[in-house]
Amino acid sequence: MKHITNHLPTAELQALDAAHHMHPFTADAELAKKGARVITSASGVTLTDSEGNQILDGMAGLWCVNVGYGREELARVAARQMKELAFYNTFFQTTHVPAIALAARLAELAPGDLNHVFYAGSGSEANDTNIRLVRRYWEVKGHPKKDIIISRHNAYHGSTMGGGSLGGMAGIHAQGGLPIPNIVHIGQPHWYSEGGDMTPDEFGLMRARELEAKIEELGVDRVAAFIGEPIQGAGGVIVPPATYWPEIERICRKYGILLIADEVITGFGRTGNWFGSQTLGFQPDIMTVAKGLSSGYIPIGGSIVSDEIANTVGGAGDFNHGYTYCGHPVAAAVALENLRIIEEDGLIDHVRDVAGPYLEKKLEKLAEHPLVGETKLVGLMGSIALTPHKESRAKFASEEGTVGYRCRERCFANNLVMRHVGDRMVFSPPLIIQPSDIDVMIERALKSLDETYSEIKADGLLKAA
Ligand code: PXG
Repeated sequence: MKHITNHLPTAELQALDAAHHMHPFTADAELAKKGARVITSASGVTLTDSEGNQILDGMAGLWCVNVGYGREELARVAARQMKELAFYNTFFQTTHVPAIALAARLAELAPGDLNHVFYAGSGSEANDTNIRLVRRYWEVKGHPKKDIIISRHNAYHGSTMGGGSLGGMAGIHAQGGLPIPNIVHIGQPHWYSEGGDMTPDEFGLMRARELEAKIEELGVDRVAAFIGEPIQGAGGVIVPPATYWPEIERICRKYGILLIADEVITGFGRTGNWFGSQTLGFQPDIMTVAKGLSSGYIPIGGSIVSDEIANTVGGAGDFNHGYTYCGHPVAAAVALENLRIIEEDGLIDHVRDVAGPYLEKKLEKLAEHPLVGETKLVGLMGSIALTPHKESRAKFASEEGTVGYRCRERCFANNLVMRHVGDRMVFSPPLIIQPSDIDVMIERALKSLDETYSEIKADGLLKAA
């Protein structure tokens, strides 16, 4: 076996990758034909690939590198913790300092009485925990039939059996026998695409009231919880109308069902507060966290749980659930240091008062582009709807995602990472991004939009459905 280094020619790395590495959410055979782009290093907001290209990472990795790349402090803490205590479990009446310190810090940061942390290795695992936790809660309360969890179409909550079932992605449900039983989905608060002639506020209320109708239909004695991302991320950065979350919260309280906020993307500064539920104005009973918790430097996730739920489940004998790496000491130590950086570097104020408003101004200009139907931004989480016809918010006649994919390819060619979800471009740069980087990001985005426009016009794709 060859020793694999960055110094192999790109083509050789790509051939080995194609031969042995199965990529997530990828058609591997197709990727093998063109070869994956090999990322070799990164610093700040900039990636370097094996050809020496410098790429502005408008996605913070995968919505996670909040403090930016190359932070020495995080590497130092990881090395120190590995030497001191590389691993110990938290199952059999033992604990360790990093798990304790991080749980206490999260309890301090989380709003309301969310004072208890059940650790996981990822967002998907944490959502699997949530399914078992809310069902167990109602079992202990004497309502074992209260086991249905209501979610939304086009939600993303991970891709394990539980996470994929909670999510509302048709492509995931189509493979592997998902969703698991007793998870149901209602409409998403996506006004731009689905709001028709309603005002955003009317539409937000209408979609929230689907929850009430669903509870009535199923019977309140069957419903355990509602789960939602404060702002849908993987679904296209869908910012709900202002009426939506307060109404969802009212309905959950009225019927006494648990409210889970999936903060995997929206947590840890992304929206200009510690948590997205604070920005959107509601109080959950459980929050799912991952990604920005460690800025992606090491895998860690968890469920932050209310006093009521933790005391109920914890007071009723063993909760038969856990992962080897629950509260992994190295991951917990890195996460704690990451939270220190977010706080001491003032990154949340930077998002809310500096980078967010600066980007918002630039987006106003970008919204004038003929291909752009709307732009949305909360904190440093944003999206750009592409359209053949601004006024009517029309979709393209081509299969959804055709134009978005082309735009993403143009971005990549122009050294900007921006993802597409269907025909919507999404971005979520590292929170450390400076106005000068934002200028570069917008300049590359505009160039890519211009090129996409010319390309689809030439190919006859500039047509409304
Ligand atoms: N909840 C939310 C809200 C997420 O965004 C998960 C749970 C699952 O977390 P893990 O750590 O198990 O991946 C996520 C993950 C995309 C994309 O294409 C988004 C995610 C993951 C992979 C791709 O936008 N979000």
